[in-house]
Amino acid sequence: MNSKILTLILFILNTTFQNQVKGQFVNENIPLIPEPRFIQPGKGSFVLNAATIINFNDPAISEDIRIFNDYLQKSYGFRLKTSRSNERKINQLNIFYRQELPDDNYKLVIDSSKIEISGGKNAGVFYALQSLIELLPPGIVKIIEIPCLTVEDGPRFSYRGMHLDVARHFFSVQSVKKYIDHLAQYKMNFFHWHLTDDQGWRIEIKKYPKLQETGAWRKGTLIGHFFDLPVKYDSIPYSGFYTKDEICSIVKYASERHITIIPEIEMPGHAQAALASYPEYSCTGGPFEVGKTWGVYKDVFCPKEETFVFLEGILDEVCDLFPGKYIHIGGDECPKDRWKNCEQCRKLILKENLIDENGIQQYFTNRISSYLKSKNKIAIGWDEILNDKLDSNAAIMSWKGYAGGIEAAKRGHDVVMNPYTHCYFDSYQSRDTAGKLAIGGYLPLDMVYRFEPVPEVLTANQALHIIGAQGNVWSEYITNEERLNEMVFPRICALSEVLWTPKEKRNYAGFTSRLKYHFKFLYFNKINYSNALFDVLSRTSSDTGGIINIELYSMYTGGSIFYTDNGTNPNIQSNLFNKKISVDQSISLRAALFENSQQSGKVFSKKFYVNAATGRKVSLTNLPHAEYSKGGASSLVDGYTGDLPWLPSEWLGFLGKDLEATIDLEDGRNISRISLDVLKDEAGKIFLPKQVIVKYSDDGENYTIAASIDSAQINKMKRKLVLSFPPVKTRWIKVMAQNSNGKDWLFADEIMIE
Ligand code: TNX
Repeated sequence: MNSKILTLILFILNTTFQNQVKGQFVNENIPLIPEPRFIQPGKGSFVLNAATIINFNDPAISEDIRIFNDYLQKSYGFRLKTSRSNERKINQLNIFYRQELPDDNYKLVIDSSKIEISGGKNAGVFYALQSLIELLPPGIVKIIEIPCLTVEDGPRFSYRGMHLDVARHFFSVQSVKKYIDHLAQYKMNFFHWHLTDDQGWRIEIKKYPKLQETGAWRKGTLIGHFFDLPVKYDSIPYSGFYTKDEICSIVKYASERHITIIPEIEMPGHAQAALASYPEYSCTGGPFEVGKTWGVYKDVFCPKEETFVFLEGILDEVCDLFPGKYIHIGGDECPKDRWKNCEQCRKLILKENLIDENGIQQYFTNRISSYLKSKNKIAIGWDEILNDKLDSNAAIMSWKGYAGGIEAAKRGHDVVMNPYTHCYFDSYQSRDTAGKLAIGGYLPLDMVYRFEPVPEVLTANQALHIIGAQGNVWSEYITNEERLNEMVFPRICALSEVLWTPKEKRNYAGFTSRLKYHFKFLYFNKINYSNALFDVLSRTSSDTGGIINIELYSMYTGGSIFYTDNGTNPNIQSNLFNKKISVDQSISLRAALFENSQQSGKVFSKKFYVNAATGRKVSLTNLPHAEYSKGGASSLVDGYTGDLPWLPSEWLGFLGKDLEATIDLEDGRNISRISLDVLKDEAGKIFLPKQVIVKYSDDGENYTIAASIDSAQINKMKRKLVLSFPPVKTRWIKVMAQNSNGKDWLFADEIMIE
């Protein structure tokens, strides 16, 4: 071999090796998440070792330094010594408070002779150290080299949060602290702690001890999914609550990391655990059991005087434990059934001149929110607390979508955006759900990244009320820390960028390449995460009858996709996907994403169907709902069968209406079998059709019935409804599926004709 080539190969191997060993990376792709406001790569690196000294100028910085040293200790086995002075020192890590910087802003300058951090008083220095941590090599190394650079940084929003439901499943003090570490890593500053719900009361209240003695226990838990029939429960007692001391230690832990905790005490609904402990505060008097199943319970707090004494007693203790200004009072999903049939409620309606039981929630919210105001706290609650008389300082968390938040901002309330469409990390993030239980829905990483908390309809002044956003993590189907992390990561990374990085700097491709490197950091820190970024996904289109174009893509913006159509797993010698695969027959594909000859993620496998209906003209008698018609009528014959978790773009949704699709086969064909894909998802009020009828015609005007199926047959077939009939030669086909009840959803996808 030519010696020049040999030297080159050795050079490449050596650099790759060094890059891996020392954890270096290419400078233009500095893997900070969230992406800073300004970043300028430098040349060379600073070498940090056990002899490096931290030089700082203010005693208040010691806490931030301790946390940084804890990370070094855990990851590399040493701590740095400290010294105090106002002067920059060579070979040291210099950390200074700077009055002129806003509280949470910082500047980080790394050159080969020193590191200098200047931070605003409060979180600025801490955030600089979080950035520094992400720049350390994610592996066991001999030399810690940190690339030279300059960062100038500060947040876009003042509220950057994550929520955690510890009522449905309990998370230990240690797990909660780790969760707080994650928030801190991504420069978030609010932790919304959902402490009470139907299935468990998780905070010690001295005045009402039965809340933890009874309310923290349930006799069993739902097995599988809420919609699996028949419903099954285990009989394993499930419990957990935080003592006051534990709460204080978590509050302190969070505050050291510049995070404020917002405790949530749910009222007037989601109160079954409280009522199981104190049934006297319900309308009926009980008895009740702490909830074993998920969903919404009808027994809620009764708005009588004793209930307010009870709740105020609880809130007194809660306010003493949590120093932050916000107290979350829930307010979501409160059925009014019990209030409707309650003597005391009727009296209250008359006395307070309320419209009816619906006015009670408003009365309830406003009374509690003024109580909190009298204690110098601010009530924050879900969309449902918004009402005409709500005190203007109360804040809203908009979960049902954007509408609640928009309305609240227009009325002058501060708003935290967390629409379920973009912020619910309890939904799936991969199309591949095999073996994984989640509440349902699909929220992929790119959709979180593209989330914009400030709706365009707001004026500049109204928009100031959108103080930020948060990710919500409901724990019905999240039973332990490992699964929690798999649901949260890497969506939290995307959300942190939405909340921190200036809008104009947000760049999805840049994010995914930084994230790919950042996965090493997660792995190094033993944080479980979803690999769905590297999944291969697919879609189809058709411009000619009988032919479909298949497109393979991925949420990751780098790499190449290789595929096979012979049932074997792909490798880099397989077909390279390029633009589209056009087929005139059904085809089964396997595909995977490769980068630098390495497979990233798992193998995708799907069958695409070509039949007499594929790519033909379809007309619909009733229009599908605007939200669920994104694929248009042609999605019924695009060769692509809708997957689960279902996507609006793959299914047509008819609200209260029937599906009536007419397909023109363009010439006379012999056919004897027609299938229609339908969806059932009770959570979304999507039901199977009552009846399906297939008709055919030679002239497009006079139709003859070919076959029909009824409810009983449909219930047996479930997803794919098949109608067979004696062969006919015909041109026009009508497929009619009758909505289950004329008011809920009917979802339809692929129609196949053979
Ligand atoms: C609705 S979001 C709820 C929760 C559930 C969640 C599941 C909200 C304010 N209420 O009680 O856990 O959906 O996604």
